[in-house]
Amino acid sequence: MSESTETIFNKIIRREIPADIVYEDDLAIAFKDIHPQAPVHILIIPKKPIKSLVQAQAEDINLMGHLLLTARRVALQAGLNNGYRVVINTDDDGGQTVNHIHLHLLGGRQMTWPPG
Ligand code: DGP
Repeated sequence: MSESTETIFNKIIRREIPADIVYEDDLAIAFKDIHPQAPVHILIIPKKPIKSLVQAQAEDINLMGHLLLTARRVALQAGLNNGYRVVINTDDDGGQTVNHIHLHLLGGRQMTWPPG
């Protein structure tokens, strides 16, 4: 994972590239993943450019909670009444490819375990 803080997700926040945005507030934005891995696949990100979970600090505790509750809100909005999965891929071994922390909300099909 590179160290750049300027990512495609910052461009989505600034509306410099298009995205299918499904929710936004002062702290967070949620949009459909460009390569969906499930019938519902939405990314929830903070507007603050934290690179990964490793870089989250104690001062981010409210923001991190807000992201999780935003995932819950978006899941309800998407009609995922039978459950869903929330994933945070973290750094290289976690399979993170965009250096801006994001929650994957996946639903609309039966998930399996373990993940790949
Ligand atoms: P991860 O591998 O956990 O870092 O997930 C990054 C996700 O971001 C991946 O599922 C594809 C998605 N993605 C990458 N570029 C774009 C983009 O330009 N637009 C949207 N909507 N999603 C993107």
